[in-house]
Order: sequence, then structure tokens, then C-alpha cells
Amino acid sequence: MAHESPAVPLLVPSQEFLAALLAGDRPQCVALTEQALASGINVTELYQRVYEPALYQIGQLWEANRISVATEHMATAIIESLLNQVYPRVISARRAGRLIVVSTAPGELHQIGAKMVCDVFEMHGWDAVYTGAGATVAEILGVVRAQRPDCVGLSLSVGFHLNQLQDMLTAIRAEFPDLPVLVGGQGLRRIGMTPIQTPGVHYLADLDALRDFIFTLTSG
Ligand code: B12
Repeated sequence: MAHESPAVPLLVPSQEFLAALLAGDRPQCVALTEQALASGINVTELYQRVYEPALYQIGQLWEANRISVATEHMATAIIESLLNQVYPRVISARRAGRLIVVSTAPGELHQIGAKMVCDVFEMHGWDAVYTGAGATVAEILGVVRAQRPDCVGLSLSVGFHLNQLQDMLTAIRAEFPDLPVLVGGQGLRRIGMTPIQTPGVHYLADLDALRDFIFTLTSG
């Protein structure tokens, strides 16, 4: 579990949460989420220490043929519903007057991480526009053109979308030379930033690094 630190134990036993997910027991997942939030865990920690490890384990079980695609989809759908459930806690009364456009890399269908990135921005008073997964370079660029954001965030989960990510970055830089662009996601964690050839693109390893970066953007 990438983000679990011995000093900050998981407040929801991850095996209990994972078992509920695998059983398709949405009410139990809701109850465990509420229990975690009630015991003081914040939403970012919930995402990184409960939801992310559970989904990574689901991926491993699927890869090892121990669960079906249907079970994987069921678990994913439950997590997406939980994101909607916690959303009221994400909205901040303090508004920053800033806007982020977040997208997955073009062609990329893994969207939960990108949605979490939107939520972290919203927690810090930003407005967040999410383009949906699987959009093309032209479609994402169209949203950036229309929204005129203060920043763009892109998420990469699987390495074979790296070329499309690079195309996206090149297209943004050509039209918006100074627009800050953030990239992240498990795809980049695996590959690293070395293949990315675009100046002024910031790689952030996780939501903690993102929170720190938002402070610098907002105070700058
Ligand atoms: C659910 C799922 C799917 C769903 C996604 C549905 C959805 N609504 O998102 C569907 C069915 C579409 C899918 C499809 C595929 N998948 Co899939 N999938 C997963 C699974 C189980 C969970 C993904 C997830 O949500 N993870 C949890 C999120 C929270 O984690 P995260 O994305 O890393 O985000 C966190 C951080 O990285 C960070 N972050 C993310 N983005 C950004 C951006 C910025 C700017 C910042 C700061 C931070 C940040 O924030 C998040 C919170 O910490 C993973 C397993 C895994 N390891 O994740 C496999 C996995 C990613 N899939 C995999 C594969 C192979 C595929 C397919 C190729 C399968 C196929 N043969 O068709 C396709 C590819 C489709 C495509 N074109 O993209 C592999 C990838 C292997 C690899 N080495 O690249 C994995 C790892 C499964 C496995 N173990 O083999 N998948």
C-alpha cells in the first residue's frame, strides 16, 4: 500500500473494505466510509489510504484471474458512487477564484484518479471542470479554449497512452505557452517523466504533492 505510513494507521481495515467491495455490498462500503470520516480521516486520506489501495488490489486480483471483469466493474462502480457520496465534504466555502480543467490522457479510460484530482482542487476553493475519460486531443483542447483555466491536470494510468499524453502536452504548449500543466497517475509512477519532452510541465507523485502545489499556485 503505497501511502500507508506506520505512524498513520488505516482507520478502515482495508481487508474489510475490500471484502465489502468484492461482495458488491455498497451499503457496507458506505458505512465503512462514514466510519472512517467520523474517526477523523480526511477525504484525501480516504482516497489515498482506503480507495486507492483497494482498487490496486482489485487490479491485481483481476490480473491474476481471481476475479472476473464483472466483479472489477462492480467494485469500480461502487467507488465512483462513494466519490459522489463524499462530494458534499469536498466543496469549500472559501472560493479561490481559480479554475482547473482535468482530463485523463487522450484515450485513457481510467478516470477515478482524475476525479480525485478535481476533488482536491475543489477542497482548496478552486472550480474544477472534468472532461470525462477517453476524450481526444482536439476535444480536450476545445474545453481548455472554452474554459480558459488557470491550470490543466492530466492523468495517465497505462503506459501505452504515453504518446497521446505527449501529443496533448505539445498541443497545449503550442496554443497556451504559459499555462501551468500538471501530470500524474500510476502510469507516470511506473515510467517516470523522462520521456516527456514538454517544458513547464509539472509531475506530481500523489495527492499530497498536489495539495502542496495548489498552495504555491494559489499564493503565487
Ligand atoms: C477500474 C479499472 C479499469 C476500468 C476503469 C473504469 C473507470 N471508471 O475508471 C476499465 C474497465 C475501463 C479498465 C480498462 C483497462 N484496464 Co484497467 N484497471 C482498473 C483498476 C482495477 C482500477 C483503476 C483505479 O481507479 N485505480 C485507483 C486510482 C485512485 O488510482 P490512480 O489512477 O493511480 O490515481 C491515484 C494517483 O495515481 C493519483 N493521480 C492520478 N492521476 C493523477 C493526476 C495528477 C495531476 C496527480 C497530481 C495525481 C494523480 O491520484 C489518485 C489517488 O491517489 C486498475 C488497477 C490499478 N492498479 O489501479 C486497472 C489497471 C490500471 N488496468 C489495466 C489494464 C491493462 C487495462 C486495460 C488495458 C485492460 C484491457 N485489456 O482492456 C484497459 C485499458 C482501457 C483504456 N483505454 O484506458 C492495468 C494496467 C497495467 C499497466 N502496467 O499499465 C491495471 C493496473 C490492472 C492490472 N493490475 O493489470 N480498467
